[in-house]
Amino acid sequence: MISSIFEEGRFVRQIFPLVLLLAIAAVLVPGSARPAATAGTPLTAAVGQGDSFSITLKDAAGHAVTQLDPGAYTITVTDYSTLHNFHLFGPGGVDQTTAVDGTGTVTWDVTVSDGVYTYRCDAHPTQMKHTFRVGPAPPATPKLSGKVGPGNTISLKKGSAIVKALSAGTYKVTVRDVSTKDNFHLLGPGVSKKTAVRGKRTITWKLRFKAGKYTYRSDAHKKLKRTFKVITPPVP
Ligand SMILES: [Cu+2]
Repeated sequence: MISSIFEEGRFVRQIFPLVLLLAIAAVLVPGSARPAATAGTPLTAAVGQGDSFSITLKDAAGHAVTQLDPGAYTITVTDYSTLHNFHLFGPGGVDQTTAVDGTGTVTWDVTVSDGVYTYRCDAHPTQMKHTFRVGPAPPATPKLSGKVGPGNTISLKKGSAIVKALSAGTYKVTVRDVSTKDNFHLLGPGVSKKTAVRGKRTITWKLRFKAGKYTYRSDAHKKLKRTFKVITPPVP
């Protein structure tokens, strides 16, 4: 009985304060509770090593950064030169720079989102400039191929299929006019493009098709004519 009271007293006086202290410490030192929260994927930036006109941003494997996933990054930046600086800017208010006339190593915690980011030296903004994309690349512009001739033929194809209907949008249309008697004239909402009747040539047009009916024809022979329609796809 006496010994158990003694033990209880010892707990209150010596062990309980220690437990309390540890509990408080866990709350007050946030790094111990969530160590990963502020540590982004590491990247390494460098500018002007040996006063050279080089500016780089590399991933942990040493590859130049051309594309990143959105998220948090920790960039260790070494500015080697008093002739150059490292300036990173892009969407989401990201705008971090070292001083042109300074040198040294700094660490930036940066969160990037979809879009194009630029890093450059402000003293040599055209010579020392690179960009990288965050998020997926935009879809490639679809290609169409038009042809007039030889003989009385005219076509517009997507791959090997004659175009009958397209979704509205931007297309790269490469036309081969191999006839000196006909031309390739493409017209419709917002578009009127043609080659010369007498000449031969290959040309690529970047065209924006809107909903409606389009025609391609030879201006020299009215019967050499086809149409296709452009529709606006439903919004997903
Ligand atoms: Cu520079």
